[in-house]
Amino acid sequence: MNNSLKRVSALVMGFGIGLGAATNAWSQSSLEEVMKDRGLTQKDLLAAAKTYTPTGGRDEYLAFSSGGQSGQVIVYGIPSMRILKYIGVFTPEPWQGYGFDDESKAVLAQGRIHGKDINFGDTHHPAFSETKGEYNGRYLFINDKANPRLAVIDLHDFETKQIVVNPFMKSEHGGAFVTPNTEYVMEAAQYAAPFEDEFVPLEEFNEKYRGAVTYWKFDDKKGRLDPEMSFTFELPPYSQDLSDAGKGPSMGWGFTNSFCSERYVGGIERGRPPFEAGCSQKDTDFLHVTNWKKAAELVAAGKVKKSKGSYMIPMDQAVKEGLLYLIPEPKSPHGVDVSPDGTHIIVSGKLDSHAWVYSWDKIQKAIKNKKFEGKDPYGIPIIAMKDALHTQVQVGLGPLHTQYDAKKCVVYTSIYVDSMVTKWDYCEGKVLDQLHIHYNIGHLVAMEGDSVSPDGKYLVSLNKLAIDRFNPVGPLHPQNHQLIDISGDKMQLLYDMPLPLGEPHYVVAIKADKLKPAVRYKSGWNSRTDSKSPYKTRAGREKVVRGEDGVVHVYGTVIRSHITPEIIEVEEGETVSIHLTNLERAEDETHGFALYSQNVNLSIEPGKTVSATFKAERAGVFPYYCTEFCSALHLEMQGYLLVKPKGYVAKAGKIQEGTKYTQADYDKQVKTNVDTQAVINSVVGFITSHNYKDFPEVVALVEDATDQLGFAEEAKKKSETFASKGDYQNATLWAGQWWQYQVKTADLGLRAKTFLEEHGAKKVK
Ligand code: CUK
Ligand code: CUA
Repeated sequence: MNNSLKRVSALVMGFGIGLGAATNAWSQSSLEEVMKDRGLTQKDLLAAAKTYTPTGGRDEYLAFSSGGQSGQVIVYGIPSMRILKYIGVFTPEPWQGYGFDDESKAVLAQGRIHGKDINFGDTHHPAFSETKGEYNGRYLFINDKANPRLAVIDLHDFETKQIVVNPFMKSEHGGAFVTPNTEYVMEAAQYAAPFEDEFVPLEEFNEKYRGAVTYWKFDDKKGRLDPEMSFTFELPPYSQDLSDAGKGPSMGWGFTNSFCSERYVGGIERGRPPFEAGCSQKDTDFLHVTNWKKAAELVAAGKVKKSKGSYMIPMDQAVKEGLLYLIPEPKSPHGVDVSPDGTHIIVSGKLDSHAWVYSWDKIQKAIKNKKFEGKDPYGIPIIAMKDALHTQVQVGLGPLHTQYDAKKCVVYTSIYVDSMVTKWDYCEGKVLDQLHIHYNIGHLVAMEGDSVSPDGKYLVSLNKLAIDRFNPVGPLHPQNHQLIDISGDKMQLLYDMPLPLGEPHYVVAIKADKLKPAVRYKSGWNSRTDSKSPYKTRAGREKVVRGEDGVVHVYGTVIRSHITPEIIEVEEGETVSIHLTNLERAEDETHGFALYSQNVNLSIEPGKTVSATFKAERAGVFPYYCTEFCSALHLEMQGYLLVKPKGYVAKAGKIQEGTKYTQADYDKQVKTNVDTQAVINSVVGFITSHNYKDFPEVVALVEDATDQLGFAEEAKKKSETFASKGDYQNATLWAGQWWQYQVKTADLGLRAKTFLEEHGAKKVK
């Protein structure tokens, strides 16, 4: 191989030399020696074997975790517990350009409240979209407790597409919970507040402060929530908590509990006993039962009035139409979880050691026979506990949430105070097993646990405290998600995963093969609106336009390894809007764009078009560059924004060349290029002699390679034209660019060739 070929090969083959040596070092120690050295037991090894995923391996399930106060969603694999992604939802996330490009800023702006930007969210409950009660892998919803909002994430690209603000609530908690065909997404209020956006004294708490549950209509075709068709039930100020949607026989109904039906208002600084004392006096609170199906019919029939632009069902109308009932539930309840078959509802009270199992059959009978024990102060009928309860089971101190197993009647309840998981049978009403966790568990999640057909297998315990589980990192500890094997009779603790991003509350887990995420966008795509961007720019069509809006629009492109344009000139005081389209088709070829001192930071995945608009307030020189190490010449992926002072007159002359080139330099470069072409031809020969068209990944690489080769051809022509005029300066530089395109072609070609070899491509005649 001659020198230039070696250069190409070294460049394009990447940097993976010397792995063989590492393999030898491993084989020097035996399993026994490693166990002894690290103090591992047979049980540890078994646990490791159940979670360890060799390089390149995939997980069976993907977990989508609330990111707590980070306002994000965390995606990790089960059983490996490897984090795969943070999805920016309510909070800007620089790496993804979320909250930095104009397109995603528009999504965050949907979540403004009274015109104010809110750059965090207290996310609690993620929920998958469902079809017939099964997760369909298309969308994820998540709520923000602090600023009553819901967000829609499209699992096609794992991006946030929509944020809606609840028009009535001032805080929420019981969202997101999805009805079996994603007809609606439930969101229930938490702390009661007036529906109006004005001051109402606490003395009017009972009359003017209200709870609520909103059923957000989901438009499946558009993949967006439809505020116009959503409706809200007015509820008493009982501090509503979690919700769940009915299914099977309870389809069409929703369940929402509450923890302060005492309607107590604290004021410890005024000498009043605090909220915690007043909200835990009664032995029971109320489970709210709402009929969304009938409510939707009333809305469709025009029988529900709108308030603040949204349908609002007042309590008296809900009572009159038979849409709303109350059932006593254990003191200070937390979780309410409907069984997969929709026949039972399990509620746990934080201050009761029992989990309470309600029978839908009994509840329905009481409603049908109008058998009530009375009414609450707002006239809502109360179904007597004995007319609704199936059984009570002593599960431990401080039960919170319940997950259903694949095995019939088997459930797992998180026990906060006792720091354990209790496995029990809700049909028979008996405890089966208990496992200590570390420490103070909140939610827990079983695989596809909220669907009509849970998978069981694994359980993740979301612990509130980590205390001594990890290397200390200061007073703020990571959270601890513990993986538990629930496939056998006895639960087995497998693994601790530290999560250092907010306090996640809930996780949902889906079979990985239900997700079909894209690897690239259609060319020129606005990923936030899911439509073609008006700023889509094709190769060779880059331009700078001073628009009628007075804005300097830069229509640019990025591709290995340059940003076009490389020089942008504007005048001080002008507003600049830079639109960049990533021309790559190859998988994982994302480019970034960072610009000095303008808070501009973009992520441009293959096919995407993103924009950054800012005012160039002051004259100066502003370098920009690509932030992703995308190619060997990544550092050279750079440019200058020149902001000229007003009325600046350019001095005569041109850019001074730093280095001068001669005919000898030109000839040398051309020789390299000719050799390189031979490498390309041999790779092309390999690809085209195989059934590469059967591999979409390779087809995309070949498309990109063909583009790059086309650019090489153009650069070649330019260099030859300059050479023919004896301008060896430009001829050499363009010959260099010709080679750059060849290297990228060869890089793509070799990646395609490797893929074909590794995936058993067949030779074709
Ligand atoms: S909540 Cu946090 S442990 Cu928001 Cu579902 Cu129970
Ligand atoms: Cu593109 Cu670095």
